Amino acid sequence: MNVLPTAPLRELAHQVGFDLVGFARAEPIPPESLLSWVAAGYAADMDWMGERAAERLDVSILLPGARTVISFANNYWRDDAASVDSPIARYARGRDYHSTLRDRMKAFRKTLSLRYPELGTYGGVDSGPMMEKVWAARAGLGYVGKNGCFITESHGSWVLLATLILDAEVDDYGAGPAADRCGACRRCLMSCPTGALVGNGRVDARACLSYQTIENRERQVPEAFRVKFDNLVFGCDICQEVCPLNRRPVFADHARFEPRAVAALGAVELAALTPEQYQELIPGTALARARYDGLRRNAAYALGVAKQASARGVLEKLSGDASELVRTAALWALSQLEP
Ligand code: B12
Ligand code: SF4
Ligand code: SF4
Repeated sequence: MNVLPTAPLRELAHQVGFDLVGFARAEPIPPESLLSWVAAGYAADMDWMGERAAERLDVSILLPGARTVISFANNYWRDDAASVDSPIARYARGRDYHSTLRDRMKAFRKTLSLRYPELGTYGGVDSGPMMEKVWAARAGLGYVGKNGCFITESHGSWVLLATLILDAEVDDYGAGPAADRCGACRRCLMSCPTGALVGNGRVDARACLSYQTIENRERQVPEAFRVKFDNLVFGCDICQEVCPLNRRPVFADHARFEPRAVAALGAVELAALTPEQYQELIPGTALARARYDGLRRNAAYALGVAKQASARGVLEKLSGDASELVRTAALWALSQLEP
């Protein structure tokens, strides 16, 4: 296979809708950061993080003969008035980003395979066993901040990543990770309500509200974390909102990132969602990962934390819900309301 020229690949990436693109050599990743993170228990019960560690650390297991990793990023920040107070993290307010970035990567690969029919590729968005922030750093798109998020010069950390492995070399690999711009700042560390940022850009998922609201969806959330569900029902953006490098966000002017109707709802409406409303509002968004009961559990906690007396009616109804998860959360929330 010939060495591929990067200039037309960059152009193609922009044509299919990516904001940023970069190229890295497909060299193995030093195992220390992933293995010590898993060994410390920071992966919580996300067993898949450790189970496929070999692939995460060496992309040639995923694609034999791998030579290049392309990292793509999409800005998603919006400030639409209807969703400004949403208890849903910004990345999840529009159409599910997995399908948006996958569709863009599919279009990229389609043209690539027409141009280079022999080329082997392997792609993923989030759920693939690849360390996407490491590849984005190696590809020169930015660096991992103390908040554990990947920060770019142009769009701050309000970007989502997609990753594509090629079994061919390219003609320009760029300069590698961008300089760390955190300096002496510690805002994210001071602002994280649960102390989940444990240093060097590492996140203890067990304490992270993003994990607790999204991944830990079948059990009650430990009380120490539940009491931090302050207008927070799905995901958490606190360590990004406080970051000075996010002060000049760019509006993501694309319908796919436009907040959907669900992003106009508050915790009361989310707690009261009927199965029919859930079916109408949630499929096709990233919120589906929390499932019906997980979402209502989170919303019940948020109402308890807000001590919102007007929520008593909906919480009383949920305290008789068919789901034990929801019933228990609602009873706890009721116990938090003023008498
Ligand atoms: C597991 C996971 C989580 C976990 C753990 C978070 C974490 N930071 O590890 C939980 C559930 C908590 C989570 C939460 C969120 N997540 Co998440 N998550 C992932 C996932 C699947 C794997 C991350 C991982 O490998 N972690 C293990 C640690 C050890 O690796 P790491 O995060 O890369 O960090 C180390 C290395 O980067 C290394 N390092 C740093 N620089 C360099 C440079 C080089 C050259 C090398 C070799 C290494 C290195 O140091 C870091 C610390 O050890 C990725 C998708 C993917 N497949 O990569 C999405 C991903 C990281 N998540 C994403 C998002 C959007 C989020 C949330 C913002 C969602 C939300 N609003 O609620 C939060 C942010 C929480 C936070 N402060 O990080 C985006 C990140 C976008 C961005 N700009 O950073 C990703 C990339 C998904 C995507 N495709 O867009 N997530
Ligand atoms: S996402 Fe929220 S809970 Fe997780 S590290 Fe950031 S501020 Fe802390
Ligand atoms: S808040 Fe400060 S320390 Fe945290 S990621 Fe942003 S610049 Fe770095």
